Amino acid sequence: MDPDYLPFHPSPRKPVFQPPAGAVDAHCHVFGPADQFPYAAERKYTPCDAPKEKLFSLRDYLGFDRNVIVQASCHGRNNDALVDALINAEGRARGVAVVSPTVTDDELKVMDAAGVRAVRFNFVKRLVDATPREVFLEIADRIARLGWHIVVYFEAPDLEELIPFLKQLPTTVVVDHMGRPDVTKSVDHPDFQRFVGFMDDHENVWTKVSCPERLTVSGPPYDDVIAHARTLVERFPDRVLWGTDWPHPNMKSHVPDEGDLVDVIPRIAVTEALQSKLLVDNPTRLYWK
Ligand code: 0GY
Repeated sequence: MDPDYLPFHPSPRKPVFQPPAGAVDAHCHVFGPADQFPYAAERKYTPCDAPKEKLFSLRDYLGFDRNVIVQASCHGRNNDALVDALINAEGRARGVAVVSPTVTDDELKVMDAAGVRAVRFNFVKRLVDATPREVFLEIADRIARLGWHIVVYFEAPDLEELIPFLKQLPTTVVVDHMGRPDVTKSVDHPDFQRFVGFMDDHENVWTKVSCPERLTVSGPPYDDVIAHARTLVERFPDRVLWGTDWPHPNMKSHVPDEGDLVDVIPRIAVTEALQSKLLVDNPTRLYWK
């Protein structure tokens, strides 16, 4: 099975920036291997295999200590590859699952024991078929009882319409990739300010200042994404997370070098105190409590 996007970088460069002790890559994936963990029939893309061993060696190479592994749409609602990675991570990984409304309490308990701490609700139309909001709300109530939280993925034009729904969620809500702003519009543009205002108004909302490789127009070293990410880090220092997004599914413009991605960190979190919050304190509070 051939992936329908670019492969991940075979030999990323060593970053100049050295993450602090205990640093967490809080957004990454494992895919397959397909012969062990087949991809979902309903998937919208076919990934390249990106097994746990490769993720763990990248973690060590980049100088990170831990991972938060996010179930991606190509594995649908079968979290077996994710759970397998978690139970083989020796306590150094936590997970974000995607579940169906028919998931049983026993299945949730097994995932919890493996290290799952959140579910992801995906609203990106090119990645998933729509799920009714009532279904998401039912799932939200069930996982809240386990002390889990909710990760949401949507694109900037959808925020306004989603706000009433997001307000109903009973847990911490983590927004993937800064809500996917159009970085050709400045941080002062009403679109980005809508996202900033949403975070201002809702203290349970966090965000990942991740994915410059997806948001950029100018390409590496991602100059055009710095202001947006830095604005969020400085305004919400206790509610931001960072991740590599390895192995970067659906990248078609360029193959990201994780060394370049890690070297974005000191440009968006410009003091050691901000770096510690972003990479250590915040993810530890949310995923290792
Ligand atoms: C990401 C981004 C993407 C894919 C998925 O679940 C997924 O398949 O999240 C994307 O294509 O933008 O966070 O991995």
